[in-house]
This record gives sequence, C-alpha cells and structure tokens, in this order.
Amino acid sequence: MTTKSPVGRSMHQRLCEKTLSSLPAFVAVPTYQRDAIRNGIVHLGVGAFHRCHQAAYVDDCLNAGARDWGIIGASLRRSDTRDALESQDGLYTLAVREGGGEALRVIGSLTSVLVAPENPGALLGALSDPATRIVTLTVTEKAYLRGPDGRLDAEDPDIVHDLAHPDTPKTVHGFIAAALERRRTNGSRPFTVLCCDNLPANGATVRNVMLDFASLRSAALAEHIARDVAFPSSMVDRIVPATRPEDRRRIRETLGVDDAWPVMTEPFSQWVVEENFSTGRPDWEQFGVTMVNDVTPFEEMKLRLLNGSHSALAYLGLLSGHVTVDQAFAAPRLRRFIDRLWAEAAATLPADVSRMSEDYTRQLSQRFANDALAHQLKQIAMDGSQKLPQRIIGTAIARLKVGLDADHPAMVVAAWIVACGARGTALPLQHFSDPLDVPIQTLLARRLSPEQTVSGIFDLTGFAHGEALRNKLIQLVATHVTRLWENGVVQALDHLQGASS
Ligand code: CS2
Repeated sequence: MTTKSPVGRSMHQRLCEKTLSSLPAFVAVPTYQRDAIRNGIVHLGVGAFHRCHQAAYVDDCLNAGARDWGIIGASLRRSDTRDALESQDGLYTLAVREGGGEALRVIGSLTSVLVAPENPGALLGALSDPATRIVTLTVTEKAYLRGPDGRLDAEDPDIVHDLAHPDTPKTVHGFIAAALERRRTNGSRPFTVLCCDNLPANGATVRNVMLDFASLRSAALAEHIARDVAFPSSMVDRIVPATRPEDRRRIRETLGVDDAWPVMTEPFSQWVVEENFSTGRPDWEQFGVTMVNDVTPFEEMKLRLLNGSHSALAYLGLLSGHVTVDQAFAAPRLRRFIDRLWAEAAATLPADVSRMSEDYTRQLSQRFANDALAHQLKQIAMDGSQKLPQRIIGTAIARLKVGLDADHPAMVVAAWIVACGARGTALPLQHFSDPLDVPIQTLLARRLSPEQTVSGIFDLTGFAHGEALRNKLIQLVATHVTRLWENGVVQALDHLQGASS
C-alpha cells in the first residue's frame, strides 16, 4: 500500500475501512459489518486506556454478533484523538507487546469521536438519544472535581460555568446532568453511568458528585438521579504506556498503511463490574469480564497493590534516575521496597483477597518486568494529589489504626513531596504535573520545616481527611521527607530497609 508522492518520498495510505482488506493476514480485523452497528454506549474520555480496554471488550462482543453496542467516543478537552481517527473511520491498531513479540489487532467498536468544546450540542445530542443506554467514563481522577472532603468542589470555575450555562457544559457533571434532564423531559429512561477510573468505590463516588451538582441545579433532578439512575462500580486493569513515535513507525511498516495513533498494551486485561445496569448491557461476561455484586475487594487489591506500587516506583524511581517501570523494578533497592510495600498493603486487605495477594503480586512482578512496554515513570507520576489517597494513604491509615507501622506507604508520600520540589532542578519541570501545582509549589518555595511542609500538603490535598490518625501520619511522612532531603534517596531507602529487616 505504498505510493510515490510527487517529490518521490513514499507515502502510505491510511488505515481505514477501504484499506482493511490489504492488511497482512496475521493482523486481526473486525469480522462484523461496521455500518450495521447501532450505538448504545457514549464514552467520555476516549484516551489510550479506553481504546486498549473497554473498546476491545466491546469489539469482542461485536465480533460475536452483538449489534447494539457501538461506542461514540467523546473528548472533553483536546481534539487529538478525533484528529487522528477521523480519516481512519474510527479504526485503530491495538498492539499487545511482550518480550520481542507483538500481536496486532484492529479495533472497530469506536464508531465516531466527538470533541466536546468544539460542539457541546453534538455530545448532548448523543447522550440524550434514547438509543444510548450506557455512559462510561475514563476522564482521570481530577476531572471529578472533588474538594479536600471528597465532595464536589462547587467553587471550581468549570462547575460555576456549567451551572450558569446548562446547554453548553464543559464538565462531565454538566453533560451528564443536562442529558439526564433532557431524557426525563422527553420521557426516555435514564442511562446507566459506569465509571472506569481508578477511584475508590468509583460508582458511589461519581453518584455523590453528581448528586451534589444536580442539587445545585434543581431538587427535582437530584431526586431523579438518586431514585432512577444506576451507578455501578467497576475495577479496570490494563497497563497502557503512551504511544511513542517509534511505535507509530513500526506499526506502519508492519501494516503497510499508516495508523496515526495505534495504542500499546500488555497481554493482561481485567475488568470487574458491579451487576447494576438499569437499561441492559453487552454480554461482557462471555469475553472475560467478571460481573459481581460487590467490586470493593477487587478494587482495593488493585488500587493498593498495583497502583500503590506504581506510584512508589514513579517517585522513588525518578528520584533515583530511572526512566521506565521495568528499569526501576529491576533495581534491587527499589525491588526490596516494593516487596515490603506489597506485604504491608496486603495485610490491610479483606481476608479473602489478602489470601489471593501472593499470586496477584507474583503476576504483578511479571507485568512490571515487561520491558517491551517501556512504561514511563513520569506518566505514572502525573496528578499525585489525586491518586495517592486511594493508592497509598488508605494503606497507611488502615495499618496505623491497628497499631502496625506504616513506613513504606509514608515513604511513598514523602517521595512524592520531594519529587514535586525537585521539579525544575533535579527533575525536569515538565516531567509531571498536578492540578494542585500552584499551591503546592508556593508552599514548597517557603522552605518550611518538614513537619510544616507535610502538614500544609495534607491540608491542600485533603489526605487522611477526618482521620484521627492524620497527625501521626504527618509525623511519619515528615521523618521520611527529612531523610530524603538530608541524605538522598539511596541512604533514605537503606535506612528504612535496615530498620525493617
Ligand atoms: C498507573 C495506571 O498511570 C498510573 O497512574 O498506575 O494507569 C495503571 O497503569 C493502570 O491503572 C493499570 O490498570
């Protein structure tokens, strides 16, 4: 599929419906007729994670004959996904990478991509369409706009905007509320809202912020949401590193056509979903999704063991000069730290999952060692203030409550604080960012004592909000901040490992 451009450079055609039949036989392609698919899902936050995870499960259902569950994707901020996929008819390559090999598959379940800021009306139209039965979300932790107490931050400028302009919203809250209001007025049933972000009790968390938002609009809407809208929880798991230019090049060479945005992932994939859908759902369980009555144990295990150690590797790894997860995980000092963090976190899990944790961490060790992913630590380091509560703070508080030590989780919080302060000096400024960057950097610039710094950070972030042991945790984190500041990461880890061996 290569043609010569007028200047003699070879130009590849694009991956699209027309070029599908030219792909090498080892590349799996949709077996269904895409124009016969009806859309039943609107997905908010159509990033690489969604394209490697949910869209692949739905693609499996469509390949098996389902017809009603095409996905309309929506981006709430940028147009880059739409720009890449529009001239590809929504098709893209999913590359499953491990060792030297890579399995390629073209996903067809994404039928279109909308860009909310360009045309909020189009997204509202899709959400209000009675054919839309499920609205799924991967918008990242910060997009739920929760204040330090975990409830809606009603003073956020975008929330203030959406309350004043219900027909041209910017936030997920504004879109979902306006669409539910329209559906209620039109007599169509509300959709189910399925959160797929790494938040604790994510269904209840989203329901709460939606109720907070709706009650600022109208009591009737809030009542409708409380009574009639299902918010199942779900635990999602698949490691998805950002696509690199060399990935695009390699995929182009293999396919013989150009894919503007292929996505990279690992063989492992897991999705555990609460059985609570008021308007039907695809037969996901036929394709490896676990449907359960209570997601909590799975979610706590994943957040505390996988995501907690990811964040540990990110901050301690960056401070130690590592770039990727596999590199940091192979460093003996960090590996020992992660093994101990896992043991400390596993002890806080409910008994039935705690028993599974050894197998789980054994599998995690293999996943983290997958060097074909080149998973960048700086990618995981993003948005620490939003991630640490469910990944690390929960573990620390659970341990302190039963009189156990919490040095390893406390060290992760300390490493995050120190890494935030190192941006612009020891670490490149653009390595990672945080929605609380401005107040955090202002606080760090005051060069207060470790205790004052940590206490100020806890106030800003709401870490351990309302917990009786908050001050104890602040002291512990401050001890580790002091060691990191005074002696550096190697000695601070050696001290910790000497103390706990
Ligand atoms: C990671 C997650 O970037 C991060 O914060 O910890 O995206 C992680 O890779 C996924 O949750 C794995 O399922």
